[in-house]
Amino acid sequence: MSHRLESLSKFLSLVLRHRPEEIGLTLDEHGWTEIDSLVALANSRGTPLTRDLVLEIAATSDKKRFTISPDENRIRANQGHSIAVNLNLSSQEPPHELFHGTATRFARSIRENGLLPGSRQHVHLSLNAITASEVGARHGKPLVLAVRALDMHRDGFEFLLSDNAVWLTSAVPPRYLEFPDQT
Ligand code: HQG
Repeated sequence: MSHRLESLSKFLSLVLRHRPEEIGLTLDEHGWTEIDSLVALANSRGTPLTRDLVLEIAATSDKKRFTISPDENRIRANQGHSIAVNLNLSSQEPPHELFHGTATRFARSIRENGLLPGSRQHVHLSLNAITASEVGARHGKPLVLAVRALDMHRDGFEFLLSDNAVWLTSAVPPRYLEFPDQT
């Protein structure tokens, strides 16, 4: 993805996950918004965007961050929201183990408090350790934790699977976490 598309993709993440009000946009309760409104508002606030660029970003996003509605009128972010939206995802049985990527500097706090969603709606978990390591590297020296997801599920914790294959849960208590040996 070109530098220009990448920076527009970050702009879309910002307004579709965190701060739609920044450009006067509104999302419905499920996180959807009209592409034409998004384009018009972005342009009126100094971000040159077109409908074709929105469709291209959604189609080429490495993590499939956005979904376009079948009629191509609306867009929403698939996960990562800090604002409360109901993504209408159904509860699913997770695999035995999932992974969470964080930074070593958070290890002590996570041992004590478990994984917390912070400013987001959910804790984000990956199916594989490599993806988790990349997520962790955004915050510092990566630390990959294994999560005993199926045990959690059996104990009544709900797991959702986003449309771009990120597993979401409300929080992970320390007892379900496995730290690598050297930490
Ligand atoms: C950490 C990206 C201290 C947590 C990725 C993480 C993901 C704690 C940070 C998505 C803690 C929050 C989300 C505790 C958790 N004490 N630190 N008790 N519990 N943390 O960015 O998971 O590229 O909000 O480990 O791919 O890093 O944006 O969450 O390091 O799917 O599409 O607090 O964002 O996707 O950081 O990333 P974040 P995340 P995109």
